[in-house]
Amino acid sequence: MNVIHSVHGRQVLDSRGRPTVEVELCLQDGVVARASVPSGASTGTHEAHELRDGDKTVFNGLGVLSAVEHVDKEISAALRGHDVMDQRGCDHLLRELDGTPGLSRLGANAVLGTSLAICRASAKVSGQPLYRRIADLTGIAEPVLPMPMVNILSGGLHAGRGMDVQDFLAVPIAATSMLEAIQLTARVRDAAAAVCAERGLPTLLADEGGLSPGCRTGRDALELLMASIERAELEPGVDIAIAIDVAAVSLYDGTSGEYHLVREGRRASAADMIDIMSSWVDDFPIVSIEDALDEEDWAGWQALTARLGDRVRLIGDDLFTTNPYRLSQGIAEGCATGVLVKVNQNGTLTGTLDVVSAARDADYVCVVSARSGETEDDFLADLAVGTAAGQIKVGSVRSSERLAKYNQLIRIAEDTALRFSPFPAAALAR
Ligand code: 2PG
Ligand code: MG
Repeated sequence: MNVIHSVHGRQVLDSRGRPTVEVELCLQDGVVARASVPSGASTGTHEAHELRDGDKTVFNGLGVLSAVEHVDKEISAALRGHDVMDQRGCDHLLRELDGTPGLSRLGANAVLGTSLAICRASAKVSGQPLYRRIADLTGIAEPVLPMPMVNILSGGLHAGRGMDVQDFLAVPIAATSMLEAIQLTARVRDAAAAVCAERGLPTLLADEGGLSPGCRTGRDALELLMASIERAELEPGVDIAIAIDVAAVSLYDGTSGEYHLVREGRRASAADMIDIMSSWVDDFPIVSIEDALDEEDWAGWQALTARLGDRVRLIGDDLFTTNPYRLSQGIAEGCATGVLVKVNQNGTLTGTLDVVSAARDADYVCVVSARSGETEDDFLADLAVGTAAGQIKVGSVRSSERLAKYNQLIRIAEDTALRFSPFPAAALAR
């Protein structure tokens, strides 16, 4: 039996220079594995709890030394002697030890870092690449290389609210391999920078390595993205399709029940938002829209799904928060057609894999996603492949915390037994 000897936490920094938890796990036979935890800016209310120290004099209250202490003491003591191959048992033990639904006592950051390190250690022990170990845990016979959705233009909380909509992404639908997919989107990213420079727009990087040209309306941003695709000598809708993350929670004004499009100087009702999305889908080669409405507007999501669900993928991020109960409510009520999968929203690897399985059983699309605050940890690349999710969203092809994931996908793609996930023709036929 490959038994856990000790678990050690440390505070490291993420891509925004904010503290986050890194966990190092040692087995009795000397195997060591490490994992670190990402952090969001546009967060959903129902995410697992990220434990922060709150001492304003240190890292503006964002320190994670209390979470680290939980790893070193309680978590390490509880896991000592446990079989590292028993991922489900370890994750269950961690949840029980915490004792709260949202992992608020020990901190989801402490728990998740440990959970991911357990998985890495078990892959090492079994002599498997991490994606194969994850596939075994998920019950996937054939892991699949994911179609990337690559951030090109950024707004919302990732870019000082320079644009109302958070993400405009390129989806390289013509690609037939991982490398080609990355190369095509890198071309669009370069072309977008050239177009912005020519128009006198800023070319500095937003939080996920995208550009933030500060377009006044979503339509202006879509037109800029179309111009960038064409500048790259690619054909919109044939080579490159478009995905959007509205991150509507950060636009929603709970008092008036309206969405405040500040940059555009306009307030919109849920029905207006659905009309706006619909007009964009009419006019641009959009294949996927995430978080078009607020996280609690189930009726709005139902109407949105009825209106656009057979034309584009409607992905719930803050709506579902990788939470099994919220996903099953969405499935029951016909809200969205896909789920964004973020490990730290859930809090354990097993919990995340269960959400992926539930989504798959209901024919919901899965998009494995990074956070806007990331580290150099490349776990997500293996997670996307091992769960055969089909899609991954880890930001732009800039900044090492993003490239760590793309580069790991390139390494994994050397396994010639793996198929690359095309974008299904049905999802493109509108
Ligand atoms: C999102 C993510 C990643 P954040 O909204 O999908 O782009 O952002 O990590 O800030 O929640
Ligand atoms: Mg989102």
